[in-house]
Amino acid sequence: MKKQPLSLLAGLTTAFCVLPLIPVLAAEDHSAHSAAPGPHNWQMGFQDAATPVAEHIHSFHNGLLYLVFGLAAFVISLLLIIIVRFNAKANPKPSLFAHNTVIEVLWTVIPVIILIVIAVPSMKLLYYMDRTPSPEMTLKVTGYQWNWGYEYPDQGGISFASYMIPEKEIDQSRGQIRLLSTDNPVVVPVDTNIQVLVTAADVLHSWAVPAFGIKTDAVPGRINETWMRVTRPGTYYGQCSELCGKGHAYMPIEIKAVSKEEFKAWTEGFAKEKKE
Ligand SMILES: [Cu+2]
Repeated sequence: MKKQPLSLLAGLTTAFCVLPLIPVLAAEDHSAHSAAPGPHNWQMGFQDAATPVAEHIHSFHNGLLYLVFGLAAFVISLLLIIIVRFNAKANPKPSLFAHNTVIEVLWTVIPVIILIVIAVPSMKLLYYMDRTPSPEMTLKVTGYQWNWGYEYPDQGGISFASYMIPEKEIDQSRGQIRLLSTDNPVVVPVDTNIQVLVTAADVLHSWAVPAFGIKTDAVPGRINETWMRVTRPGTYYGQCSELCGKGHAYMPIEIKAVSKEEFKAWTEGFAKEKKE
């Protein structure tokens, strides 16, 4: 009967050591789904990065994961050493000292250094995500209850509303996805620095596209700025990420990234439609 706590301890330790590995393993397996648009079944890691910002976020996240795993393993091994070597049975006459200056300095200084090592790249990334120094075009995004409005001031003021396709009208043969496909997808050119201005017209929303590493609050009366440079053509999905009312789950974001030529043709087609 006495063995039970030990096996419980062994189980817990194994869980602590193995659980942090799961996202690492999932990240390894991630490349197999590089063609998957948006989220997919049994996904464990991030959606594949489609912008430099998302790539930076992913590498920062993966680096932190290794660091945290190392720290957890270190603390657990210290605990195990204490449990095994310094229990009442193994160490019946404990030493009675209460201070050790060297170790007290170490366990203050080392965590500070670790925090600085985390903070420096974190702040750099934060400012990198904030804005692009040389935008080539602007996309204005406005959140409404419950749809998104898009404006292209540099393309002759193209503007349209983008609504979710209702579940009953989803056509899977055309690649439409329930709760993610929209009637008017946002079209953007690849390899272009796009300044994204985000605002809202009624309540708080948030324009979030995981593959782009973007999650920017849409605030009435205020314009938040971010940017994207989509590196490969494809369809990307996002959702409103700020509780905005009963339609919060039904205002998805669908973005089609196309070549610069296709984008030009799309804007010209839009201008023609307007004239007719
Ligand atoms: Cu919303």
